[in-house]
Amino acid sequence: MSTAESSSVAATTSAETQTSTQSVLQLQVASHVKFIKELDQKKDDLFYWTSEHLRLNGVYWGLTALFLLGKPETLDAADVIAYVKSCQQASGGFGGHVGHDAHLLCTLSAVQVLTMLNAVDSVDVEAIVQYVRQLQDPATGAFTGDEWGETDTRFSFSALACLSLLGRLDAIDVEKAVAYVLACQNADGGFGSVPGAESHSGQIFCCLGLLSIAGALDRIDQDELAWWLCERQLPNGGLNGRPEKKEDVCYSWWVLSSLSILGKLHWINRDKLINFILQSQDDETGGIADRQGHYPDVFHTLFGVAGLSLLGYPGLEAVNPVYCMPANIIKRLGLER
Ligand code: GRG
Repeated sequence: MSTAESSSVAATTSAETQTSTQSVLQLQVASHVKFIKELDQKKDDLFYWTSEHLRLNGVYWGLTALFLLGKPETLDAADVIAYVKSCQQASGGFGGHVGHDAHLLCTLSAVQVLTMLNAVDSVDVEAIVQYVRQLQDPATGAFTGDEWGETDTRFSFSALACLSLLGRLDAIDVEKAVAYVLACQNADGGFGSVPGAESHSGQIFCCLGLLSIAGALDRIDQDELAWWLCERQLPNGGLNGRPEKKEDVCYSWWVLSSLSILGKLHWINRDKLINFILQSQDDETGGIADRQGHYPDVFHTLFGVAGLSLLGYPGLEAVNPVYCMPANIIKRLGLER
């Protein structure tokens, strides 16, 4: 799609960050919408089948991106709701696809999609609540992702986000969940997946999100953590997930949303990051990749678009930094902090 055909709005980047070949990069809204719409038709593609376990997460990533791009009606809502419902297991939790075992990560995606489509009442909410509740360890406050016992702060976040969206935080021990997350904080200010694990911005998003939902952000040293986060920006404008690692568009979400929760978005260079994300778009197929020149996918498309939304890129719907869902929906539920 040519620049002229694009329905997108131009982002004016600073002279310092513009490449010699492209004076003004634009978000290719129409081609990203087309990319997401056609994802379910790529049945000749091996990746379509090898990623089956991520199908429900993929619906969440694609639908959220469409909401932020202002095109939520691109997917048929009734079809999406029917698909999500078909992934619910007898345990109350949701699997990654029809017939797959239930997992907290998929259950959160299901609840997010149903919330965005105003269809939570169409499933057995109490069964979801009980599924999430029994995954909390009463001794430590930690959550396992499923019946097999792996513990990770990703699962703690997923549990609280899920129950918060359902208005049922009363079903778990929130204070114990907070205590567990605080035990995962490191001397550098960051958080890891379990106590003692290396700080990683993906886990930081999860821990900050949980603390925000629990109203417990005042229990950490926010400035120290914000320093660690803003040091993730590399000279090319992109963000990495931890020291000495490469930049990746998805950290435009994990790092930026964390800075946004801390009220420190201005601690990174906005123009350089916008330029990095826009350069990672695929001009031919639509979609956004982890970095320039790589193949695009729906995961990086969402987190690129959501990062641009946090940065106030013109024409995009506002995103909530805790739930990674449209801000107006979170506001309507009374969950905005
Ligand atoms: C609702 C947005 C949302 C999330 C739900 C699943 C989840 C909760 C959060 C995931 C947080 C996380 C751990 C993100 C990081 C994902 C990622 C790109 C990991 C790659 O790790 P490495 O070690 O990459 O392969 P680096 O960049 O460190 O080399």
